[in-house]
Amino acid sequence: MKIETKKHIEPKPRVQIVSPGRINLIGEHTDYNNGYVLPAAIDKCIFFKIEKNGSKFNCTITSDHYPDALSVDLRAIKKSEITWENYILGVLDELLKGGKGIEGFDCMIKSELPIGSGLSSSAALECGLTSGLNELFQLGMTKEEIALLSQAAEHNFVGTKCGIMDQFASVFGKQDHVIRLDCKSRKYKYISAELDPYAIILLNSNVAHQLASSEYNTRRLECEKGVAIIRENFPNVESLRDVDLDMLEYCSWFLDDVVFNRCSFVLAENKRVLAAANALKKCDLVKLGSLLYQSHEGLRDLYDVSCAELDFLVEYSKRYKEVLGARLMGGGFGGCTLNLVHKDAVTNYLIDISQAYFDRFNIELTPIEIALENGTKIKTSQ
Ligand code: GAF
Repeated sequence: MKIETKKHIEPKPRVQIVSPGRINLIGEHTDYNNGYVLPAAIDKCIFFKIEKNGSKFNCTITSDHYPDALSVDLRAIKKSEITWENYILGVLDELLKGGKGIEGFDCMIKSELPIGSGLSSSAALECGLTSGLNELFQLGMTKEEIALLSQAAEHNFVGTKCGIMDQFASVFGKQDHVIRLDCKSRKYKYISAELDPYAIILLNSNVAHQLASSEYNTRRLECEKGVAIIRENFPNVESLRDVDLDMLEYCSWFLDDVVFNRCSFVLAENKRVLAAANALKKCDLVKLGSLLYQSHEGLRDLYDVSCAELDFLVEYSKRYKEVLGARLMGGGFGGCTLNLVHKDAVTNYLIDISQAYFDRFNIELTPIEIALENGTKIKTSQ
């Protein structure tokens, strides 16, 4: 008689990740110039369930936003025509390049982060997957390494030469705090975001102009061009972080107007971040609000990354004394504005500005209320 031996089924470790989007209170286009930023992780997230599937090389990734699953052979990773797949493939490629021992896995992704709204669903996707695989395969990566690898994935597979802000905020966020991050040293401090009786309200313009990623890389190149010319006069300069207004003025002869404007925006925006961090510490919300408006003006006039829809929303907000400040948030060319609004005025403000926006552009405005939350959350079960 043949005795059936009961097959031993290995329990599959399963990892669940909650990977948040981010806001940025102030400090746009300063991160890749080694400057300062003031972002925070938020309560709008991407959720991952990841488990080993027993194969050596085969992975399947599904997302509720896309009908087709992505099948990957870890021995043959190449770029896809489909953008979201490149965020995933980029992470896998960076892990393998770095000699990290990953094997076959299955991953399910659900997202409540609107894509193209400037809440950095891309960083949440990259960091969530990296954190999940780090946990599943016990790769021993630190939070900072997770953020850096995710940024590299975006550079090398997606082609956006982004700074470190979004990935850093998604991983390092802290409930009710913003992060004052020095992108040069990557030293950071949490600052309590005591905004009462005001609230941060995001207004999603629901436009995402095509220019966004190409112009983003152009802005970065323009800043690098500026640095190269400034360095001819000041050899110790490595980035715009090392340049002050006098040095920039001194070099203005050699810089074309566009490059001069880009550089002067970055210098001023860095100062605004530090001033905003101080204003927040002192609960000087009027000062904070005026810095937000100034930031928008610079992004519009000097950095040239705004658009008619965002300018309209910011200008319209100025009609309200209950709105202390407003500005476009993120890379620009669409997405959200960030607004500092008195809680008592929020309802009327939203009704009014939504109607005005619709009348002007025939586009629905989507208000988004957010809370500042902890960064990546990880749960492991057998
Ligand atoms: C995008 C980028 F991903 C960030 O790194 C940052 O440069 C931002 O635009 C502009 O501040 O979100």
